[in-house]
Amino acid sequence: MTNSVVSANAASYLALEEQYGAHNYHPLPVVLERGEGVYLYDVDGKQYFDFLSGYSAVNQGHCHPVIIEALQKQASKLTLTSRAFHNNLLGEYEKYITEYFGYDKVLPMNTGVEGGETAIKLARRWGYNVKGIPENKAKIIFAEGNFWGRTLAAISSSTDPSSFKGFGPYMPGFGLVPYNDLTALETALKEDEVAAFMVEPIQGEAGVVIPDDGYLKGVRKLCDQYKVLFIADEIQTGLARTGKMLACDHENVKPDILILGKALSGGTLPISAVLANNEIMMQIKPGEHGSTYGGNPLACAVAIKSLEVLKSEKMAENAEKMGERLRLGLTNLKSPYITTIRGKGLLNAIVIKHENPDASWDLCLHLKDLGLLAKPTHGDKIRFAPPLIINEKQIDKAVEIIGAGLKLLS
Ligand code: PXG
Repeated sequence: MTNSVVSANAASYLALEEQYGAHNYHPLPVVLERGEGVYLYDVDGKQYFDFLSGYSAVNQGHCHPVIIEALQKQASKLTLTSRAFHNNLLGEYEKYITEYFGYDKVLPMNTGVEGGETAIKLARRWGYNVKGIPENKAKIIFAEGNFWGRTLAAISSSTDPSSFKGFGPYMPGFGLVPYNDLTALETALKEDEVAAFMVEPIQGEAGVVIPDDGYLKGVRKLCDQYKVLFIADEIQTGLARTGKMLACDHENVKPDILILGKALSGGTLPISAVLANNEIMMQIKPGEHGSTYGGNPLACAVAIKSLEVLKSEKMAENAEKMGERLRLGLTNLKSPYITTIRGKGLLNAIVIKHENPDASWDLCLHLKDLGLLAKPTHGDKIRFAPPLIINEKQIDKAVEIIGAGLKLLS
C-alpha cells in the first residue's frame, strides 16, 4: 500500500482514536476541522474537495448559511420537548414535508436506519390490518446488495458478510430477490404473506448500481398487482442527489412508503422521515412507535430549511448538469485503470482495474494528497459524490486532480 503524508499534528488525532475508539471503521488518514460549501479543511489548514459529502448527507454543501442560521436560532430557543408534549414547529414541519412530497402524513425519526425500521413496522401492520396476512406471518422482500444500516433488522436483510457475519441470530420474515430482476420479484410477490418490497432506486453502498430503465415502473406495477407495499429507501438517492428531487422521479413512480434521511438536515443532525398515506400511517396508534428525539423542534427547523434550499437553489438541476460534466471529464481522462464510469446526477462511481489489489485505496490516498477526498467501497469502486452546489470550474479542477492521481498509480 502507498504511504500517505500525515503531519505530526494529524498523527496525534489518529493516535487518540486508535487508542480510545472502537475500531469499527477504516478511515482515510485525514483529520478535518472545517467545512464550507464543497470544501473541507484539515487540522493543518489544507483544503480538499469533498467528493463524498458524508455519504450524501451534505448535499446542500458544508455549513450552508441558511441551514446554519436556522439551527443556531432554534438552538438558542428550544431544542427538545420529547413527544410527551407538543412543540410549535412539529406541525409546521409535518405540513411542509408532506406537501413537498405529496403524502398524507410523516413519521419523524432520527437516523436513516430508524427510518427503515419504521417503514417495515408500518408495512407489517398494514399487512395484518389491511391485507389480512395472518398474525406473525408477514414477509418483507429486499433486493440482494441492499444496504440500509447496521441494526439487527438491517443486517438480517443484508447479503454482505461484513455486515451480518457473526451477529446472528437474524430477524425472521425477510426474503431476498436479485436487484433489477422483475421476474424474480414477481415470483416472490405472489406469496400471500408478502407485505412489502423495500428497495433503493439506485443501490448506493453496493457501488452505485443503477437498474435498467423501467425497473422502478415495473416494481410499482407488480406491487399494485399483488397488493404489496413499495417502500423506497431514498436515504442516499433522494433530496436532489441524482438530478431529481427523488430518484423515483426519474421514472415518475410514487412509492407507498418513502424513507428519507441524511441530507434532510444538510449534514447537521440525524434527521430521518417516513412518508405514507393514511391507509398505512394510521395503522400505528399512540405508544406503538416513536423515539425521544424524533420530531424535536431543532430538527423541524433545520429540516424545513434543508428542503427549502434544495428547491430555491435548484440543486437537482445543478446535480444533473454537473454530473454529466463530471462523467464526461472522467471519460476524457482515458485512464487505462478506469473500467467503468457510472452514475446519475452527482451520485457516481468509477471501477478501478489494476494488478495491485489495493489500487483504489492507493488512488484515494493520492487524491487526498492532491486535495480531493473520496473513499473506496467494496474494494475496486470509488464513489464521486460532491455537494450539489459544485460549479463547472470546480468540477473541471476536480477532474484534473483525479487525472493526476490516476497517473500516480504505477
Ligand atoms: N439507507 C441507505 C440507502 C443508506 O445508504 C442508510 C439507509 C442508513 O442510514 P444511517 O443514517 O442509519 O446511517 C444508509 C446509510 C456507515 C455508512 O458508516 C452508512 C451509509 C453509507 C456509508 C457508510 O454506516 N449509508
